[in-house]
Amino acid sequence: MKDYDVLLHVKGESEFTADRAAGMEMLHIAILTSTSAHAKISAINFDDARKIPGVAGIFTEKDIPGNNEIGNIIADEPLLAKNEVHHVGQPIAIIVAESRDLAKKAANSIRVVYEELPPIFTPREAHAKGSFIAPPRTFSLGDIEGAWKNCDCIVEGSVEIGGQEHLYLETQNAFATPKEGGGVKVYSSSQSPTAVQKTTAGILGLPMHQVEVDVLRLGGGFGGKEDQATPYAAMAALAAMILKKPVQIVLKREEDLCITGKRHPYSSDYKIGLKKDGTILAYDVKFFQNSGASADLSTAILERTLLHTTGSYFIPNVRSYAACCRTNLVPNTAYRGFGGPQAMLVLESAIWKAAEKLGINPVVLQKKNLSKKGDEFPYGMKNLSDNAIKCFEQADKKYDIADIMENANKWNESHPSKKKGVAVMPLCFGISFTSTFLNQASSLVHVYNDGSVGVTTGAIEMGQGVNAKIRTVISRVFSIDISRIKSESTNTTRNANTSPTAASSGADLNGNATRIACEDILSRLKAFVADQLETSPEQVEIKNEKVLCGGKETKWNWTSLVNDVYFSRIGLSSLAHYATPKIFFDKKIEKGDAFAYHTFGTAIAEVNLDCLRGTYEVESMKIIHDAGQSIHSVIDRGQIEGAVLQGIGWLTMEELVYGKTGKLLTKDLSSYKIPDIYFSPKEISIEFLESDEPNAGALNSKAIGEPPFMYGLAVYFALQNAIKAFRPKINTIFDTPLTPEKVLLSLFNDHQ
Ligand code: MTE
Ligand code: QUE
Ligand code: MOS
Repeated sequence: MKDYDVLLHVKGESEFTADRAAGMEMLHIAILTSTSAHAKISAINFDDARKIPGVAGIFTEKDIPGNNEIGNIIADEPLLAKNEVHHVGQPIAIIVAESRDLAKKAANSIRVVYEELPPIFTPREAHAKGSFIAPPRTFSLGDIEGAWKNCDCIVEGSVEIGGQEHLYLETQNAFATPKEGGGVKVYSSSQSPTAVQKTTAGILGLPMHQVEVDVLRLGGGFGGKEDQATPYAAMAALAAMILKKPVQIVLKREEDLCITGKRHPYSSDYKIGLKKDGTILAYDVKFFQNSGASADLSTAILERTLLHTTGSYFIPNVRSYAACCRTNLVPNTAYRGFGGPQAMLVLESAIWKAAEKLGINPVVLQKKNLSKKGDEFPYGMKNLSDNAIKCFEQADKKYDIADIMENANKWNESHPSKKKGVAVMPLCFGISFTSTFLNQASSLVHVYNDGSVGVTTGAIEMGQGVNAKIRTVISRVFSIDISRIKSESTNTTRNANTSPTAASSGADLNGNATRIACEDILSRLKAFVADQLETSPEQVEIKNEKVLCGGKETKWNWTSLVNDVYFSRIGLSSLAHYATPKIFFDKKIEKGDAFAYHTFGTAIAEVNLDCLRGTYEVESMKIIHDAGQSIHSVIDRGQIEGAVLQGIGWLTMEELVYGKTGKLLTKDLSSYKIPDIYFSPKEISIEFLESDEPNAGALNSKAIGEPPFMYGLAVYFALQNAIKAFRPKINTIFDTPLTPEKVLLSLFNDHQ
């Protein structure tokens, strides 16, 4: 589908933040970061660095005119360290120079003397020592203690889950220019311009109106630029304000890998109880989140973990305990799925072990326990739909799950050193920010008097196609050609108090706000025609740019109508606001209708494992996905494919390794591997669940960004099944990622 952004991308003409600064004369920043995971700073010597010609300034926390604070939810993170450092890579000072290389050279010449303190790296250790970001939380349903006596099968175990690097193509960067009257304009590669504006204003001691933030598009964010783009924007703004010159900061890939947060690793313990017939009766789980050294978004992420405790299933007796454990690693942050994938992985592992004990295929348990309409989630909300079951049934009908599994078994019998594995992953993901206040958006639509249209919303385009979706909304509501519509950059002077583009709700919230803005303008256009023709506005309709009255053509088309309306001095712009109706959550009792709706789906994965080498390939991913009434099926397909690949990467080859002193060892792309095109599933087939239901997304669509990430779990369990086909008595350990090295060790080590 030809679209404005796509054309710019293929021609190499689309601009990213650093391109917008190209050719401008400006200063450059390098950051002095901590080499210690936990220490007091006893001395720093800047003398040599200051002497280097071309160094324009060196700034520490002492130079911050406002509040040295970037913690958004909990104020616990300094922009520049004061007396202590809490993780390797923590910013201590910024060095501003005529070039990036010079700034870096100056940074390297600075000596920091540390007085080492004992570090904590694992969440279990932090938990044992009571090192928390915030008090732990527990969600419960039914009677967990009373339920065990009714169970025929009880399984206990633990799951260790690794983190994940975002690896957006465009590294963190920003540039800032001073403005008249002491203000600053910041160009940032951020998913959250309002957070950049607010935090920068706080750092500089300015009101928010003195800080303008502009974002054109991102070369990927995936959650990594939701909170963690902010410090770089604030650093550039600080230097620009003090030096009164434009200042740029661009992280090199290695710096970005070392100093930015990642998906949270989790350690978890579970106990699951079932009846003989496979009904899950009870589930007791403890999540220990490795939050890193400060809060960032960890508490919100933990909340989403709690909310996804039971995944796609109904379980009548549940206790889910979760703790944000403070460690001396880089603060971890949002990443596609936002704590949901970790919860689902633990539950699917428990189900897998229970199935093993009962001697049946996990898919039998999965199917039997799927949540249906009216079933209660542990947070008190009722499931509003039967789509979990519908997706599963559509997948089974189309692909015949039993048949796929039987074929794999047959194949395995005749292949002694290669094994196929098959697994199914049902999906149920809640849509809405769980912090209710964030579920709002605004859209500013201008109809210019030549009939062309400009739109700005709070949404950030980061490759997910939100702008194309918003243009589609305008094109449908006005019934005009999409080529008439242009998306402008996201700018805090046009849309204020915007929520981050996150929680998969960018298109939902901003699409709905845009619909309301268009309906507002449309009603003025219709009133004008009705007035001229002495009829009622209900008689008037715009269809494919023709203006109809009572179903008959009039003298107007879109452009002539817009022109006449303008000459009649009627406004052709609208600024609309949207807030998701009905949702609420009461943290005191941990209950509420936290989500506008859930997104559902089912994936079937087939893998092929080479049991002599430990290497594997994904043969196929077969997916039935509930996208509601998709606004843009090409984009939605792309979102599913991308998310699936990230999900597979997280659980298979993407491994973060830290040294004993808390330094990241996998700090380049030769040691941190992500799936490439050769590792992609040989076949990905995607079918959408037929839907004519009303949905809360724009034009009855459903959110697409994060949910399909969780289909990657199917590959993980398919691999476990393949390993088990080779070594039926293996004591399966859940410790992700399941790299080829780990597969090989598990095949030849004796776990029995
Ligand atoms: N797709 C691309 N190409 N690039 C991205 O950075 N981010 C994902 C998802 N898809 C992302 C992406 C994440 S984490 C979210 S929350 C959603 O897009 C945000 O966009 P939406 O709310 O408009 O779906
Ligand atoms: C999903 C999300 C977010 C979330 C909750 C979700 C998110 C986010 C916040 C959040 C919460 C409280 C704050 C704040 C942000 O919550 O992205 O600034 O004070 O930023 O379920 O994606
Ligand atoms: Mo997405 S992790 O909510 O930016």
